[in-house]
Amino acid sequence: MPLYDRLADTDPAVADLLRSELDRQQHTLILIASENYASPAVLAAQGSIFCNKYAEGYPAKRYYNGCANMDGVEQLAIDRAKALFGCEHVNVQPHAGAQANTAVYQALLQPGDGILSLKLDHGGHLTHGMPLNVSGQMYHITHYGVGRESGRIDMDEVRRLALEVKPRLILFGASAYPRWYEVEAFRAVADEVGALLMADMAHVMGLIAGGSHPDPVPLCDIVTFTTHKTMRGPRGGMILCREEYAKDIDRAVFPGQQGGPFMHSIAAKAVMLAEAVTPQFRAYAQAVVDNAAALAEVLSARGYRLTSGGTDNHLMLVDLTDKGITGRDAAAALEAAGICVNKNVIPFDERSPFVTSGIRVGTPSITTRGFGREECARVGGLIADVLGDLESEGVKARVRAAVAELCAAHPLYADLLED
Ligand code: DSN
Repeated sequence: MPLYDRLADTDPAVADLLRSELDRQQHTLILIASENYASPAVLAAQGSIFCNKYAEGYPAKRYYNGCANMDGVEQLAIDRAKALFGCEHVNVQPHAGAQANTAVYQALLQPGDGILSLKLDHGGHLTHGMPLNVSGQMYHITHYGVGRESGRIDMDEVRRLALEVKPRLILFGASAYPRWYEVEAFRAVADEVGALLMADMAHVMGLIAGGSHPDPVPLCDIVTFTTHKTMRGPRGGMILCREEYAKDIDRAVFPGQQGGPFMHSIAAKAVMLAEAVTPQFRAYAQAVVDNAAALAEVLSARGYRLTSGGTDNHLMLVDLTDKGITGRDAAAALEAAGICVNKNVIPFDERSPFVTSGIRVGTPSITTRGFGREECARVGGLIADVLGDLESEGVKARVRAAVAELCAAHPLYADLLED
């Protein structure tokens, strides 16, 4: 009996929601920059009996019996990650990016130590020092920002602040930054002030793996990332580090932050890593970047200001300030037209994070479903059409029809529930 039928028999309410979510993912344009479609192979590992096993510890050093297959699958993930990223040590257990980052701080910092990182409202992440997050409560946070005109990280400011506060850790990486990072300049500043250098590459790790983004691994002491964004794996996190930090990092993940590892997620991470070394994945990574450029070009040509003037990676931030509309209203209108983006503050935004003056638009998901530059240019036009008249039901209906046509031409998960 197929697994889905069993679910429907046992719990029709969850089964209905699952089918409805499948329909949404199949028939809308997902442009949330941090989301993606995991492959059926990744989903199979994630939804497997690996979830039944406790395996506290690490391969060959477990606290429970019966872990031979757990050792096998975790070692496979470790070996594959080391080979793909060329790192000295990897921890594949973090349940998410937040745990990965917090474990790094716990491993390498003392409470009160300094972290220099990008401001949250300039694109940074809450685990990089937001006051309500443990990072902001335990450590002394100093933030750098992006230039008001350039929209880019100002390395002179990073150096000035680093010399001033002498942080223990300098951190780069973001949730809403459309440009490459100046890794060599960050390394130079870290060396000048004797700081550790950490990259949180959650958003762009798939581009790095695919060779379409500069590789920070050789220059950083620590690299963290999530596995479900451009990496296209299961939800989860990973930490890459130099050998000298390996013991402390492992101890901080378990038992510092977590108990039993999610072995089903680790199995799915192993599958993800096997997929990421293929020529198809390299082509995917480049297509994500090319598609973002095509979409950005159309939005710019239609009069929408993009922060920093465009994008080097998989996402762009559209500044709606001069259009007199909010990110909240724009995202709601787009969703009604079948296009899913998220409202997002733009640097120097005067509106609150619940309202915002911008939207964040990303191409990882639509590229997975096979869109190329031409389709992405068309998507840019559809977005501009909706933003041009948020109230028009006629425009939304026309855009919904175009979205349906695009989705039908690039079907996805066609027989996922019919196994
Ligand atoms: N929530 C993620 C994002 O959308 O970028 C970051 O953790």
